[in-house]
Amino acid sequence: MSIHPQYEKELQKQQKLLNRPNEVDDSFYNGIYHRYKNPVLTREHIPLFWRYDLDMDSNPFFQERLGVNAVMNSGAIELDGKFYLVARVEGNDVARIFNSAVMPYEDGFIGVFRGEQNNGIPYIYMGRSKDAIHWDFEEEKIPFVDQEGKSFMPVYAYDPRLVKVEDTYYIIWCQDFYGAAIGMAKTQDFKTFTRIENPFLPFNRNAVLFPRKINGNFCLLSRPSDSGHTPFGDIFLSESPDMVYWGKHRHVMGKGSEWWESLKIGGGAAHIETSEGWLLFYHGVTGTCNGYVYSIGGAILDIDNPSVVKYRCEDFLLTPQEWYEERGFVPNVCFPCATIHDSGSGKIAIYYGAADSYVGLAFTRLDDIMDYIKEYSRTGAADTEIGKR
Ligand code: BMA
Repeated sequence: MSIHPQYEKELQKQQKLLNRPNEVDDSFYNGIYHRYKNPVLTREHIPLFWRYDLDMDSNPFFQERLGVNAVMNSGAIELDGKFYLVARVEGNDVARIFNSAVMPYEDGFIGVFRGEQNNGIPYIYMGRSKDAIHWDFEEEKIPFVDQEGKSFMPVYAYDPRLVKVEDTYYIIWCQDFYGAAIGMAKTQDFKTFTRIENPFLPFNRNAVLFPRKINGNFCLLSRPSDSGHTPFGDIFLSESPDMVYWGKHRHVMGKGSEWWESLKIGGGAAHIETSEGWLLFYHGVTGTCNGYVYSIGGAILDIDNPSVVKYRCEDFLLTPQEWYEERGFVPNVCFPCATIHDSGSGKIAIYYGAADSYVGLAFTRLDDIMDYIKEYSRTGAADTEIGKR
C-alpha cells in the first residue's frame, strides 16, 4: 500500500490543531466555573484514517469516505493516570431532521423522523424518548419489509405521520410511485414494519389517518396534486374497509380566503377526537415573491361525517416568526405532523417541521384552541357540504 501524499498535508494541519494550547478564557466570569477558550473535541479531531482511505491505489483523489457532522456528549474517566473521553460521533449522512411524528408508547414516546441525507434524499428514521423532548435515534433507516417479508426501501420517504388504530400503528408518508404518492406501513411492535402497497395513485401527498374507524371504515385525509411544488391543493377524505381498497372520496376543504392559506392546504397532525368533532391541525400555504410560506391552521370536522367542516379558523394558529422557522434549508415553513394530547390536563403538544431543518414544538390546551377556532371560524359552502357532488 502506498500512502497518498495528501495525507501528510492533512496530518500536519491536524497536528497543529491537536497541539494548540487551550487556555482558560479570562474574559468569562460567573464565579462558579471557568471556561476554556476552545472546545476540547470537534469533528476536526477525528482521526484522519477514519475519514479517509489512505491508500493511493484505492482512493487516488483522496476523497473523504466517511464524513463526520458532529462530536459531542462525551463521557470522561481517569484510568491509570490517563484521561479518556468516550464521545458521540455523528456521521454527516443525515443533514437535517424535520417534519416528524411522535406518540406515547410503552413508558415513554416513540417517533418517526424525516432525516434528510446530505445528498438531499429523505428517509424515515425511528427514535425513542422518555420525555418527548430528548430523543435517541436508531442509526439506520426504518427497515421496511413487503407483505412477503422481503426487504423494501422506498426510493425516498418524507413527512411521516404516525397513527394508532385499534392495536396497530400505521406510518403514512410520501414516496415515489412514478411520482409523489402515499406510502404506508404497519407495525405492532416497532420491530417489524410491513409495507402496505401503494394505496393511492400519484400524485398525492400529506395523508393522515383518523385514529379510529368511522362508520366501520378506516378514514384518511389526503391532498391530491400534480408533480413538483404544486401551486394548488385541497384536502379530501377517503374510506377503506381494509386499508387496501379506498373509495367514497369526498371533498373536505379547499384553500382559504385569508392570505396564509390562499394558495393550497394539506393535512397535518393526526386528528384529535373531541366532544365537538375532529380537531384538525393542518398546513396552509401562501405564495410570495420570495417563495411559499407555510403556516399552521385549525379546523373542526363533524365526528360522524368528517367531510363536513363545522368550524374553520380564518386566522393562522402559527406562522413563521422565530429564527428557526424563518431561516433554514427552506425558509418560512411551519409544517405540523403530530400532536400529543394529554386528556387529563387538556394539554396539546404540536410538533412541526420548521424551515425544513428543525422540529419545532408548541403547546396549547384543548379548551383554548377549540374556543379560538370557534370564535374566529368562517366556513364557506365548499367546507360545510358533504363534498360528493
Ligand atoms: C412541501 C413538502 C414538505 C416541505 C414543504 C416546504 O411540498 O415537501 O415536506 O416541508 O414543501 O418545503
